[in-house]
Amino acid sequence: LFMTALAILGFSCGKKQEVIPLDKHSIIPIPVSVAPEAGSFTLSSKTAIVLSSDPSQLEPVAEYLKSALGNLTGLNLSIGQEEKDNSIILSLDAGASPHEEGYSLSISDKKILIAAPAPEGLFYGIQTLKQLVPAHGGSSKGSGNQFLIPTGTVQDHPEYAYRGMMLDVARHFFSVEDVKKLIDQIAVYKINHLHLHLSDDQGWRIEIKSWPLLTTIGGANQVGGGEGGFYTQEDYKEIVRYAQSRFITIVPEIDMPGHTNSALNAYGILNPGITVPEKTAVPIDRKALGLEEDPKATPYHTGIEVGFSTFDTNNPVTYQFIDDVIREISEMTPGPYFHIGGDESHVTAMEDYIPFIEKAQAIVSKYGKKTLGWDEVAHAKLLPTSVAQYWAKAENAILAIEQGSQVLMSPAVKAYLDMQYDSTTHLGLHWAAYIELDQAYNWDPTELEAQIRRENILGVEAPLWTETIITFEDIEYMVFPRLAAIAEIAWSPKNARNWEDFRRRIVWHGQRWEAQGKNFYRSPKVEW
Ligand code: TNX
Repeated sequence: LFMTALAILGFSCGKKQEVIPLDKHSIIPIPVSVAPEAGSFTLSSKTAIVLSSDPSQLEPVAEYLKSALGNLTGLNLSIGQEEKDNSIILSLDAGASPHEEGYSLSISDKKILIAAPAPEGLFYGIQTLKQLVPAHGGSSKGSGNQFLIPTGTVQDHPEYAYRGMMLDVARHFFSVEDVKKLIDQIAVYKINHLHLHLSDDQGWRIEIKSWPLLTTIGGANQVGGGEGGFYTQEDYKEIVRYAQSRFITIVPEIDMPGHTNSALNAYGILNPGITVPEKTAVPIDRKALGLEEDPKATPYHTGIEVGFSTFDTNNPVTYQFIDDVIREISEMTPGPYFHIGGDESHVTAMEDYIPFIEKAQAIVSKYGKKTLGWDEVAHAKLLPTSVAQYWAKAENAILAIEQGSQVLMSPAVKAYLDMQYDSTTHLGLHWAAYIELDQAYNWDPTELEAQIRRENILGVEAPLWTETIITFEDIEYMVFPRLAAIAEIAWSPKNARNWEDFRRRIVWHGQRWEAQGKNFYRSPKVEW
């Protein structure tokens, strides 16, 4: 009884709970400014979540806050509209930050105020607050407890508007549930775009109603051979909806004109005459599916070689096909971007590649979207609204900039989450580099090339290619802790970033990940 009483009073083992001052905390990405004060707010079962403005806009974020704090602490907080002592107040307030996605978080002994001009800012303020709660959930959570949160203020906003991660669901397919779990994990680090690589040589992963064999045939395999899989349009809409609830925009990619063998598996009419590398080719039994033979259709490709496939860029049917695909996906995509791939089209002649990209770009515009493409697309004439994703060649990124386009920064040597950490990493590839945590952290998008300046940069994205990634635990191992490093590059001002300090802060995140059972990489660069 005595120990219980102490615990309720905020004491444990006879010692007052220590409150780590706000500026000694481990917030990632590090905020723009943090001003600590002496004191603490007591989070307990008495704490109420209060909506101070338009409840219809605030309720979803309030519910998110309630469930997040519940998971961490075991507390079941009420949500209401009446302010009392010991409240967490959510307020939409145009004056809270001059930045669209900004927020302010003010913590006093009596209340916590999260204010922002828009709901996304409140969501980011909530992410910061979650990182100040001295409990990690998992098996250690209890109820009836008190949790002390240090007082002070945080003023914060992102450096870049686009903070992204990419998941390749083509090489290996991942379920809707896995994608949702990933969305939850990356939202913590204020990532606001998830790019889904929905098609590649090994598999087509999105239902297209006007070309049904794309999924029944093209979706039924993957690297190494296997079932593959695909998202129905309902699945895709569910992913989009869930991502929106975490303020994450889904960016769909259909890679073309290369990386298209899975479409050629289904429809030989799109094939100009390419064949699949013999060693990894697996014939498709169309008869077993009740379908007629299609002599120009290709076998499955279960290997990881790239660059052998292309659409027939001289056949008008190809453009009817991509019009249908871009239309159907765009209609289900509220976000502004459609990614057309465009990388490694090694068997498409440049004189065919350029007009193909320009036509694809025009179709994307016709359906109200902006084109994103891997850096090679800069060989074509880009619209000013198109964005080139820098992964391999700075000269391509510069070509895009010279045309008035912005670039999305995903340099493979720094930002690729499929690169191995070191030579002992059992997953991943290493064609670009080994990327230890310090290498993922110690770079800045504005310092890679003199001609790629701050104003040319839309943001930063960390891609995870999945040739070697099979399970959700594999995803976690490659993504964490490196995504936290990339997220800080994308969100925090350059002058606030520091490796030694990041190295200290990430330890706390490791503790939380451990409590959550996350399979993260214990980098030897960190004293976990
Ligand atoms: C290159 S990055 C590719 C992908 C591979 C990746 C593996 C890019 C635009 N193309 O097809 O999956 O390397 O790291």
